[in-house]
Amino acid sequence: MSVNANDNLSAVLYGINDLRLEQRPIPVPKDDQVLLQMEVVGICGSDVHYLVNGRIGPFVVTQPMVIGHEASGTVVKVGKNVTNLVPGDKVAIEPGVPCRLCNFCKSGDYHLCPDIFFCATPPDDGNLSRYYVHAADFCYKLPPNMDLEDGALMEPLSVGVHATKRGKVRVGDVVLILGAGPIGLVTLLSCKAMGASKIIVADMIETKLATAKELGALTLKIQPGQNEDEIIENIKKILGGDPNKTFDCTGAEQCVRIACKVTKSKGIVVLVGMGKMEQTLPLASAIIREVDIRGTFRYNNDYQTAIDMVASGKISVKPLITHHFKMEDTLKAFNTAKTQEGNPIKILIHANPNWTPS
Ligand code: 572
Ligand code: ZN
Repeated sequence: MSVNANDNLSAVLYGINDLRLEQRPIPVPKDDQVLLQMEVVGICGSDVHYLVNGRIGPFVVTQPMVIGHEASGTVVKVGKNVTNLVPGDKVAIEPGVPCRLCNFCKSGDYHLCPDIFFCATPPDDGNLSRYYVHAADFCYKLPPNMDLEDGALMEPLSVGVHATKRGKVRVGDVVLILGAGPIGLVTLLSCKAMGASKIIVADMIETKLATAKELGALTLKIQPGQNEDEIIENIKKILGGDPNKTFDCTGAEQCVRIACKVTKSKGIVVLVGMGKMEQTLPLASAIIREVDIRGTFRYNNDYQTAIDMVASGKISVKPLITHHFKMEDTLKAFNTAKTQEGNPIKILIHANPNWTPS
C-alpha cells in the first residue's frame, strides 16, 4: 500500500455552516496505532447538528474540527506493537477510544469513560480525511463477504445492536419502534435479527415508513398534532396487543410519553433518541406496572456482533444506503443531509480518490 504524501484532504468544521475542505499533514501512527487510507464515511445526524448549530449540549465547536465518525478504511501502515492487522486489511473503525484506566473502562463499560476520545465530538477530530490514524484494537477487520460501505454502516448498526441488548430483546418479543430515521431502522434490523415476532414502526413521514415496511415492519403513520391516546389505540389495534419492548428513536416528548403508557406491564422502554434536557412524562403509568425505562449510549463491545450479523446474512444494511458523494463534493453531501432533498437515509462520502460511482 502506498501513501500519497501530498494529499490528506480533510473536511474541517470551523463553526456554524462553515465546513471547509483543506489539506492537513498525514499523521504518523504510534506503536499501538494504524495509519488508514480512509474509504467510506457516512453522515450522522450529529455531524449535521454540529454543522448547523455548532454544538450538541455542552460539546461546542470552538476550534476547527475534522468531521465524520461512521467510517471504514484500508490499513496502510502499522505501529510496531500492532499484531491484529497488516497493511491491506479493510476495517470498520469504532470511533470511540477510551482511556482504558478509569473504573468504567476497567469494569467493561468503556463507552461511559469520561475521557473517551470520540471522532468528531469536540475537541476530537473525526475521520473524513484521506488518511487518519486510530488505535489498532478499535479497528475491526472486515470478512471477505463484506465491503467498505458495509464497514461504514457498522457504526449506526452497533447503536441498534446495543439498544436491543439494553432492551433484552429475545425470541417472540412484540416491539414498538418510535421513529423511522436511520437509528429507528438499525434498531428494527437488530430487533428482527434477535427474534422479535412482531415489530411496528411509527413515524410522521410516509417515505420513511415505506422503508421500514420493506425491512419487514408493520407501520403506523402519526399525524402532526394527533392525540396521544388515539396513537396508542392504533398501535394496539395493529399489533393485536401491547408491545412488551418499546424503543424511542425520536427523543420527542410525545413519543416518550407514548412509550411509558403503551408498553406492556413488566416490559422495557429503551430511550435511544436524545430530546429536550427536561420532559414531562406519565411516570406513574410505568411505575405501577413495573415498566423499566432505560437509557442507551452509543455501543460497548458491539462492533464485532454487528459485523458477524452482516457477515452471516442475518442483517443487510444495504437498503439503508441511498446517496453517494465523492469527497470533493462533501459540501453537497451535507447540503443533501440538511435539506433531506431526495429523502436520504444514509449518505456515504467516498474518501478514496480512486472511487467511481457504480
Ligand atoms: O454515532 C454515535 C452518535 N452518538 C450520538 C449522536 C450521534 N451519533 N449521541 C448523541 C449526542 N451525545 S452527547 O453525549 N455528545 C455530543 C458527546 O451529547 C453522544 C451520543
Ligand atoms: Zn453518529
